[in-house]
Amino acid sequence: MSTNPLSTKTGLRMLAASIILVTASPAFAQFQKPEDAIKYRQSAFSLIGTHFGRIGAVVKGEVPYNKDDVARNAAIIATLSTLPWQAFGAGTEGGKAQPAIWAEAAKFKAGSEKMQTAITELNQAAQSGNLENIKKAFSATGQTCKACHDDFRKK
Ligand code: ASC
Repeated sequence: MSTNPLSTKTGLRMLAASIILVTASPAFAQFQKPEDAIKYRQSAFSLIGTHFGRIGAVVKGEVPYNKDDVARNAAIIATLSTLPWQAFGAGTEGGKAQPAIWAEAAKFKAGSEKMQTAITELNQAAQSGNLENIKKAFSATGQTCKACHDDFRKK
């Protein structure tokens, strides 16, 4: 007979439950409400769209090419592209997010990684200042944006 008022089995269950709580807690710590996560990811995507559009204007010939400006915009996008994904945690369905994001999580993750890889290449082209490479990388990046929007964003 144990002198502990809790049985070993109960103690182990409580330990397991507390481990689950601790490992699950970062999402709750970062975003107190689902609306906060939705606002965060929409804000990140909005900024990505703004800075991507500034490069797009150069690629389309609407704005003259300036190496430093494009390099700055690409570097900003490279940082921003790492941000939205943490805000798609369990229980944050809503906004323009399709349920498929959670139902097909591996596919969504693969799409997010393709996008980040394409942006890394766009940033490399932008830092090196080769406009032809920037144009190619811009187009490839835009396709990764579109692929995810087609599958995972509400119309
Ligand atoms: C943009 C933008 C997108 C993508 C997508 C590419 O400039 O805001 O969402 O490119 O349209 O097809």
